[in-house]
Amino acid sequence: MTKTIDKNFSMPKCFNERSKPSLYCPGCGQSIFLKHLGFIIDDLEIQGKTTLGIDIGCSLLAWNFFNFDIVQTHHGRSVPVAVGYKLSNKRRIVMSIMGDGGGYAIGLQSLLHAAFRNNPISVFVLNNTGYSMTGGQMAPTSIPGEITTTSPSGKDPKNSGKAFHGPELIKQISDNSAYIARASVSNPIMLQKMIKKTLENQIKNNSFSFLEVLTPCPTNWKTTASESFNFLSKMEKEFPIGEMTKNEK
Ligand SMILES: Cc1ncc(C[n+]2csc(CCOP(=O)(O)OP(=O)(O)O)c2C)c(N)n1
Ligand code: SF4
Repeated sequence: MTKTIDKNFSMPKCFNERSKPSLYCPGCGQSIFLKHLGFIIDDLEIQGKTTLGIDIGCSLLAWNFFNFDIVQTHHGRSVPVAVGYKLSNKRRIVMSIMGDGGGYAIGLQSLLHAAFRNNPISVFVLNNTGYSMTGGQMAPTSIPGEITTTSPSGKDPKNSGKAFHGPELIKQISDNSAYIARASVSNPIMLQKMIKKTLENQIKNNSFSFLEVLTPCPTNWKTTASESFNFLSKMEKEFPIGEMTKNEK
C-alpha cells in the first residue's frame, strides 16, 4: 500500500506528493541529506530544471523521493552520465549523487576527469565509510582501525589502511572556479549552506562543484542512535568539514 507524506511534517515541495514508503533504515544519514537537498532545490526554485543522475548503492533510493527527472546509472557511472546529459542540454541543472564506493573506488577516474575538465555539474558523495548496500564491506574511506565485514580485525593502518580523502584530492586538479567542500549531517545549517553553494556554482559560474557529506550507516556500523553520532564525530576528526575552494567567492 502506498503511504502519503504526513503534511504535519515539513517536507520539501520537490518531494513526490505520494512518496513510496521510505526504504532507508531508521537513522540513515542519506535520507537526512536528501531532505536538506530538497529544501535547497525549493529555495532556488529549480525543481522544473533539475536532472539527477543516481548511482548504485543506497543512494539510489533517492528515486523514491524527488519529483523531477532522474536517471539511474551503473555503479560509479553517475558522473559521466550527468556530464553527457549536461553537455547535451546546457540549460538543465544536473546533479550526481553517489556513495563513497561509487565516487572514490569504481568511479574515481570519471569523477577526477569531470573535475579536471571543469564540467559544470554538481556532485554529491555520501561518505559512510563503507559499501553499505552490499553489507558493509571495507571501502577506501573506512577509517584506520574500523571494523567492517571484510576487515574483522579492523582496517590495518600499516597495511595500506589509510582513509581516502576525496575533496582534498579533487582540489589538487580542479579549476580555480570549482566549489569543493565537505559537510556532515551533524551540522544541518552548514550542510544546507554548502548544498546551496554547490548548486549555485553550477548555475552562476558554469563550473564544477563537489560536496562530500558524512552520513551515518547505523545498520552496517551496528550502532545505536547515540553511538552513530559518536562515530560521526570520529569521522569528522579524520575528514575535517569545511570549504576547500581555491578562490574565495
Ligand atoms: C560494476 C558493479 N560492481 C559491483 C556491484 C555491486 N554493488 C552494488 S552496491 C555496491 C556498494 C555500494 O557502495 P557505495 O557506492 O559506497 O554506496 P552505499 O551503498 O554505501 O550508499 C556494490 C559493490 C555493482 N552493482 N556493479
Ligand atoms: S544500509 Fe546504511 S546507508 Fe544503506 S539505507 Fe541502511 S543505514 Fe542507510
